[in-house]
Amino acid sequence: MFIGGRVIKVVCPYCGFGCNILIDPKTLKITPYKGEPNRGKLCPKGLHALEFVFSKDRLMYPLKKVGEDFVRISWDKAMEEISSRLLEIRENYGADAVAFIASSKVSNEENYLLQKIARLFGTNNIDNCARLCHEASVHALKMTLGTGAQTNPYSDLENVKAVLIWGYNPAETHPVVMDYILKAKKKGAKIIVVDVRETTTMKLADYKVIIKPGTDITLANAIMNVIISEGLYNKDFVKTRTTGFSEVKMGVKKYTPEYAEKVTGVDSRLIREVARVFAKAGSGAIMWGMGLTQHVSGVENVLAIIDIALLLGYIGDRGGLYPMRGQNNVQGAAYMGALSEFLPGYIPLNDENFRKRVARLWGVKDLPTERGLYLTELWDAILEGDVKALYIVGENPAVSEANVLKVRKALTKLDLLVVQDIFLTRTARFAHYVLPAAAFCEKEGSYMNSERRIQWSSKVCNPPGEARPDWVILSELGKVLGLPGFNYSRVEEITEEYFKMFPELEGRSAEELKNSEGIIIPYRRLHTIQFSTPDGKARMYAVEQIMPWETPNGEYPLILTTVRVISHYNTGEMTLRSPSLVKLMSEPVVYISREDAEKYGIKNGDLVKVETRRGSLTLKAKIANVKEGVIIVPFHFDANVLTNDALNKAGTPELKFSAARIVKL
Ligand SMILES: Nc1nc2c(c(=O)[nH]1)N[C@H]1C(S)=C(S)[C@@H](COP(=O)(O)OP(=O)(O)OC[C@H]3O[C@@H](n4cnc5c(=O)[nH]c(N)nc54)[C@H](O)[C@@H]3O)O[C@H]1N2
Ligand SMILES: Nc1nc2c(c(=O)[nH]1)N[C@H]1C(S)=C(S)[C@@H](COP(=O)(O)OP(=O)(O)OC[C@H]3O[C@@H](n4cnc5c(=O)[nH]c(N)nc54)[C@H](O)[C@@H]3O)O[C@H]1N2
Ligand code: SF4
Ligand SMILES: [Mo]
Repeated sequence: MFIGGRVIKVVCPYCGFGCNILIDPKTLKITPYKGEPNRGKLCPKGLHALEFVFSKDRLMYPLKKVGEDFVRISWDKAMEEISSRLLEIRENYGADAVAFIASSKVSNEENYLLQKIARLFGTNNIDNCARLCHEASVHALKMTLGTGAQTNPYSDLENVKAVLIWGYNPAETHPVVMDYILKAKKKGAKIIVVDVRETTTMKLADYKVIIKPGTDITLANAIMNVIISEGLYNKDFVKTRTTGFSEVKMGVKKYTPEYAEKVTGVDSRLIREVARVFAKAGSGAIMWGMGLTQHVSGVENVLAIIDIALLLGYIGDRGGLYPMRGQNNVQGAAYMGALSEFLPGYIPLNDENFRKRVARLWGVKDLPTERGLYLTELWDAILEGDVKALYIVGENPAVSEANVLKVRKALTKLDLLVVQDIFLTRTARFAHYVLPAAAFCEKEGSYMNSERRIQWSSKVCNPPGEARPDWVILSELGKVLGLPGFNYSRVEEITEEYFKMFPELEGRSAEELKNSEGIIIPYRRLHTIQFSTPDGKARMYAVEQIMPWETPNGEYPLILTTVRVISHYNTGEMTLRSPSLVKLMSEPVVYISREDAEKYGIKNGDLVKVETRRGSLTLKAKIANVKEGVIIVPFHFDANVLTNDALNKAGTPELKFSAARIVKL
């Protein structure tokens, strides 16, 4: 969309908050969009979002590995060779020997196409990085409320009387949402932050709750113990709109604040105070992030905090649940069906009516019904010889998965690895074929942010060399594989096709979306009258503390957790190619407590080796306000040589807890 006839509106390529940036196509100057959702604000990543686009490292031509090197080949030859290898592997080993990884970085249209290709090819082996991220929240929300997404729009945050921020550090990870929280605070809302360290977000907190890593269920249960025993819960809401209360009441009985203090390290008086303040506020939002989901107890962690909201009736216009989505289009990738257990719209594979309707739309009788492999299950499946070919779009598992040394080994075992990216990433270096994609501002399409707002992103400039938009590459792939229905000539044809998957979008045009301030689906505020469960009631679950997979011991006495910093983004492929961001942080560090620094004779700036059972990493030490016994590494610089790949029920690894040791070099 052209705004004022000159600047072009584009969705920020980084986080799931979903800011719009305005780009002047002549000067390439970036300014923030004044409307929803960013209201004239951008963080440093958004402000410098064009720097990686013009990096000299951009992929320009399709490449094929010959011996140890990559050689340039034509698009036609690349597509022909890739499709004949895929068909041959299907012929010899079946469709499930092929897996596809979709991308939370690319548009709805592109994710929709990739999952359509996978399913028409005959497999549900299609997944995206939601698996490493908020899939535990999706599972817990579906179990309790029936719908796996953020319940309320950002604007509701301004009107609540309390905000509980748990295992989530928006000041670094969704900086613009802080404005909404600040507005609430200015109107008198109490801000409570629960984390394992003093975070930047805590600058805004009325209550700073510093907890031992991995003990969140105990804290949540103790908060509920206080709320129930002091009669502070919303009896009417609990009675009319939920089931499972008596189970929860029994379940939290033993979790007194005094007991919880021993497990969590949080003062029992603070637990009581926080429980009372949050319960008496009358309305409240709960926002959470990776500190809860990236644990073997990920699903249960989220169930526990949803219970708090349900006990208090903080749903609808009295609050909301905010599992703040990570990547700019992770919510869209999920809604488009790029998940191995869901069809578009999070509809389960065994919903025969819907599945057959989608199949008919795609010109076939039926689609595969068995759940596909999770992204995080692929590596063992490759090492065991069950998966022979992998097609990756915009994902960098050689850096982003837990225990990456194992992943890198698996990547060498494939008969066929295709990587479609904008850079020759660490993962792409393992590939047999590398396909150059256009970056976000070199193509058009729609994206969905954390509040479920679908927004159109327009084209500013042409891609470099022979790079093509992902949707163009995927339309071609569908065609060369001989699949029906891939004759797209305009991206809007794909937009209007995916609209057919959703009752609230069916019949609307791409033009309508382009001329709107985005469309929130299914509607702005979920569950106001009833929940999306079969009986319309929310189901509460009692959950017991589940301890992390590894226990620190004499050999590995420390707890390692991995976090994000404002200036860098995930595997660093984009931000490490952005000079303005590199200036803000240029090298990897490990944060350690004053006590541990003293114990190990470490000074600020010393080089140390951090080791776990999986690998080791040399980092610069920085003394910080963290708990004794805990060390913290920003994950953007190869931290996953260290992390544990034990999975929770939703398939997310325990990226937030490893037993570790530290050696001064
Ligand atoms: N600048 C920047 N922004 C980003 C990203 C980025 O890489 N860089 N990535 C995007 C993506 S994909 C995502 S998913 C989001 C993630 O956004 P966040 O969830 O905010 O990100 P993290 O820093 O990984 O983890 C949040 C917090 O969990 C805490 N934590 C660790 N272990 C525990 C625990 O056991 N209990 C509790 N209560 N807390 C714990 C950490 O100290 C950390 O402060 O950010 C998005 N935005
Ligand atoms: N230790 C540790 N590990 C973690 C986490 C953690 O907290 N700690 N967090 C996890 C989480 S929440 C997530 S979401 C994952 C993220 O893991 P990844 O998704 O693997 O990480 P990104 O660096 O965001 O990778 C995105 C890729 O998309 C490419 N790309 C960008 N734009 C385009 C485009 O338009 N087209 C194409 N084809 N490619 C494009 C980029 O170059 C990059 O290679 O990491 C996970 N790993
Ligand atoms: S808050 Fe997120 S969406 Fe907004 S500018 Fe920063 S990275 Fe982009
Ligand atoms: Mo994420």
